[in-house]
Amino acid sequence: MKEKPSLLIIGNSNVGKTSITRLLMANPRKFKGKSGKKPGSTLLIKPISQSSMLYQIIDLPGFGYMKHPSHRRQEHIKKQIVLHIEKHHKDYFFGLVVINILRIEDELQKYFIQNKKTIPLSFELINFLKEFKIPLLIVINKIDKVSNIDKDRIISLFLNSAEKFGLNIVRIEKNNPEKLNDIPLVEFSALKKMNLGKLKETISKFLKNKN
Ligand SMILES: Nc1nc2c(ncn2[C@@H]2O[C@H](COP(=O)(O)OP(=O)(O)OP(=O)(O)O)[C@@H](O)[C@H]2O)c(=O)[nH]1
Ligand SMILES: [Mg+2]
Repeated sequence: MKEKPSLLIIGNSNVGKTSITRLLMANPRKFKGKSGKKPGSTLLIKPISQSSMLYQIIDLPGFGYMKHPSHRRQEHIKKQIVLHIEKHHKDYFFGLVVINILRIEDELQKYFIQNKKTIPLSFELINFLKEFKIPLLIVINKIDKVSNIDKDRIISLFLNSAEKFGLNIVRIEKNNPEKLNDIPLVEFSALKKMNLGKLKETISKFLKNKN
């Protein structure tokens, strides 16, 4: 049997990757993957699919953040992910870069605003995936945890900072005509299933383009 095209789900620990994976399953009840109370719930790189699905999902282990980080384990996970992408990038028709809205300001403060010599991990990750030509969607998750005002402020900060790193990220809600190099962004809540329809629609669009 020919393997299905793969959807990549990548991001820091505890941002909601497995929760999003579950929402994309044809039959979520039969999905055994763990969504975690503790960061670091997903440790194996294993494709997930169900028979009626047109693609398989690779829900990667999270990196970069754990409550009790073991440095060696972190480095091991990071290396595993890099090797995986280097080896399998051709299998991916699309990638979701999942980011927790509650962590954006801290990351940008620390690695951009206060220190111009570093690059925030989110942007580093996006650049890394772009090098392998995997089309991307930035999923800003856990939107339910912030007010509308905070949400707009944080996302604007994110977009403006990204621009300074040469990344042109555009909110898909705004329906901007997509330029070739634009990276779309969607506001999301796995908890409230907010924009789930839009997410599925976007994935289908890229799946069709691939065939
Ligand atoms: N409020 C809120 N909580 C969420 C949302 N998405 C996920 N969570 C919660 O965040 C925690 C982590 O979710 P996971 O889906 O396990 O995150 P993950 O990215 O797969 O984590 P790792 O496998 O550790 O990398 C769980 O307690 C989820 O219930 C969301 O949109 N809103
Ligand atoms: Mg997980």
